[in-house]
Amino acid sequence: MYRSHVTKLNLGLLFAATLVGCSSETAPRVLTTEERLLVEFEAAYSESGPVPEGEVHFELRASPTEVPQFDDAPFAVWAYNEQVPGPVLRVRLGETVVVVLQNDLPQPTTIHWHGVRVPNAMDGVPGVTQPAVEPGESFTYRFTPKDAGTFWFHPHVRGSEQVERGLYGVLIVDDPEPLPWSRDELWVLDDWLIRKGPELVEEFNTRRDLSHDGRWGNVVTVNGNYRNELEARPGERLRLRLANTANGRIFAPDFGELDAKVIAVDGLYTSEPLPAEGFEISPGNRLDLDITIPKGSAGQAFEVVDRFTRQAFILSRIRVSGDEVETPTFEAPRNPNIPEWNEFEAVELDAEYVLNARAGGKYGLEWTINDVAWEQAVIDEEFGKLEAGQFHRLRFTNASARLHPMHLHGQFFKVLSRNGEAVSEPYFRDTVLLKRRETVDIGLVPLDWGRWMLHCHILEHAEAGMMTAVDVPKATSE
Ligand SMILES: [Cu+2]
Repeated sequence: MYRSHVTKLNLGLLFAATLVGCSSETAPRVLTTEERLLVEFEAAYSESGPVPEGEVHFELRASPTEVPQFDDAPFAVWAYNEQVPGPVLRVRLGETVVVVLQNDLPQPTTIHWHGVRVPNAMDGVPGVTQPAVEPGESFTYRFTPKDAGTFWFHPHVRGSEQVERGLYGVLIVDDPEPLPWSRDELWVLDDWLIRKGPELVEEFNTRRDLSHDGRWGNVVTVNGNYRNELEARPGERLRLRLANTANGRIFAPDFGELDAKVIAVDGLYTSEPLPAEGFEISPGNRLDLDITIPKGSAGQAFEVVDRFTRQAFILSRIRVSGDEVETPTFEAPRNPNIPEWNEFEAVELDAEYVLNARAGGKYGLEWTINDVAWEQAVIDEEFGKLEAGQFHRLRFTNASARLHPMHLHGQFFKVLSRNGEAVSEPYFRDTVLLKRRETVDIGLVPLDWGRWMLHCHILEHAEAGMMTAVDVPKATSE
């Protein structure tokens, strides 16, 4: 693992040496590939985050409750503050988030802050970063987000049951000076497996769920509505945030005639606005879009259609009415510092994770990473180590015929190749979808120390063992 000893901290020096050459006494040094990849990364995003400026306090009480759902019938769920989706937590970059979780569920729970670079102890993984919060008890989460963007939160205990029952919500971290969008809208995408009543089908982790791509519901909802509509006026410019909170379903939204540009993936801005065609949103993924409602479109409704499966369906409608408004003109946000990392092939793989299934385990079928199924006994084992401030290349090899959106806690990464072919994704991610038999290489520079989970975000696969961890040891200089 000790291939080079350059860290992000002395990159400035390295960079200066590259640009201006060296003093007369030392010969100019040629940078290694690892060093060049690090120089590319240097300004990609902040290592330390903003200076904390004040706290914003929230309370989240997790409890069984009923919400009006599916034509306003009472529907039994588990929810944060009796809402599904849970309340939107919104702060400005620099503000410290303080959340008191009160567990009034009949099971232990935790909250994981998906995509947020939190201190390890705030990551919400039972037995790894904290003890589970027992029924009747509470736990306080406190962290200062390092990135502005769209994030979400959910339990990391029995996720396939707790998330499916309705425990999830979105955390929005606003830029210090938000751009003047006409509207900032959020669509939380989910699906539910229900039967007449309506009531939730309460058999979780079934053989069928495990041997397929997790639990796919028979009703899709956007913000809890199965016939969602967004009202807009002609000329309005929307920032539309999408978050997939489903257990297993993948969405591929088609915006039809609307000019929709992706400006952020998994919270972070892309290098430039990208056409929305072809983006798939796996469980865990977020997508932020820049959409302008055409002038002269009053009276029209734009359908947003999901095309991931062969049975396309209307996800939501944007209904245009009212007087035309002036379209705000501003340059869409972008991150010009996304590294290309074209030279990644010259760097050895640090680890390969082979994803597969086998008979066994408490559900009769277990999902494995390198032939190990995660369970309590695995927690004390040694995990692969990644050095903070170093470039790493990891490989996922899907030896199965099922889908696996792989999620790494605490870090962002960039997809480098699929099936050995280099790909150019001008953005970072925290979750990447592997299709059947696919191999994906990712590159990353870990910045935060701790034990970080690496798992499939199809929650039934994770529940049946498809989880591991990586260790980022604390640098000795810290
Ligand atoms: Cu999976």
